[in-house]
Amino acid sequence: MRLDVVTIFPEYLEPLNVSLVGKARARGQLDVRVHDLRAWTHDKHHTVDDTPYGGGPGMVMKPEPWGEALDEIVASGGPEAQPPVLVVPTPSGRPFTQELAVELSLAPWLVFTPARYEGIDRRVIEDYGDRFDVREVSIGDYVLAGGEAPVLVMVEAIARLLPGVLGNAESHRDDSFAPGVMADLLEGPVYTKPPEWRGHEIPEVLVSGHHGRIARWRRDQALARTAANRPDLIERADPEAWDKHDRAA
Ligand code: 6GU
Repeated sequence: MRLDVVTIFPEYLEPLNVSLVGKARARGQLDVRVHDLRAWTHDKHHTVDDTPYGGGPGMVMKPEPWGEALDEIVASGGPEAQPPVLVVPTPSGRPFTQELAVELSLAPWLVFTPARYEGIDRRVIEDYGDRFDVREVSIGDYVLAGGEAPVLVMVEAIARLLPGVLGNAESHRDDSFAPGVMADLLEGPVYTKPPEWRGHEIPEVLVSGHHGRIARWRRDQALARTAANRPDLIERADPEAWDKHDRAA
């Protein structure tokens, strides 16, 4: 998969060299290219913003540098001779969910356009929206100073879904929000050795050897945690799926 990121803070994307994403890059599973938007300005001060039409606080990112940057990146031709999906981080976008992460992980090429200030001149989204698949995406109901941290969040969620990036393909299976048997339930607690630590013992059932009892216990723990932390998920859950999970174990 190829990922391009256009930003006025390329150094903000340094964490893409670390850990899971960094290793995927080193292995050639991810081709990440971070670009400085100011490379596509032509004035002495490398201006990327201006005052908003209609007045109001803050500044708006000028369309010309974005247009030139995206035109050049798109023209560089990505993998599989397919156009990129443009991902525009904005608190006004559609929620970034596990479902969207799965969908984006299937695209061979993503271009991210994290903005600062009050956002990018709308005509950039209109212009590319006419020719490309453009997704305006928010990572949650709070306001950040820019889209760079959301790009880090989205890239990590997407990269770990790529074939061969996670060590153990099974590790996705029980993820909170993973589609399938435990859909809409949060993951329950996990334990490792030693069996007793600071007077706290591991739940006996986990060393019982009864796979059916362990699966049912995990389901109950997941339900309890979901009810406590995310009652909204219980509302839309499918109890049939939990029972199938028990029977399969
Ligand atoms: Cl994608 N951008 C900004 N600036 N703030 C956000 C966001 C994105 N998602 C949630 N808050």
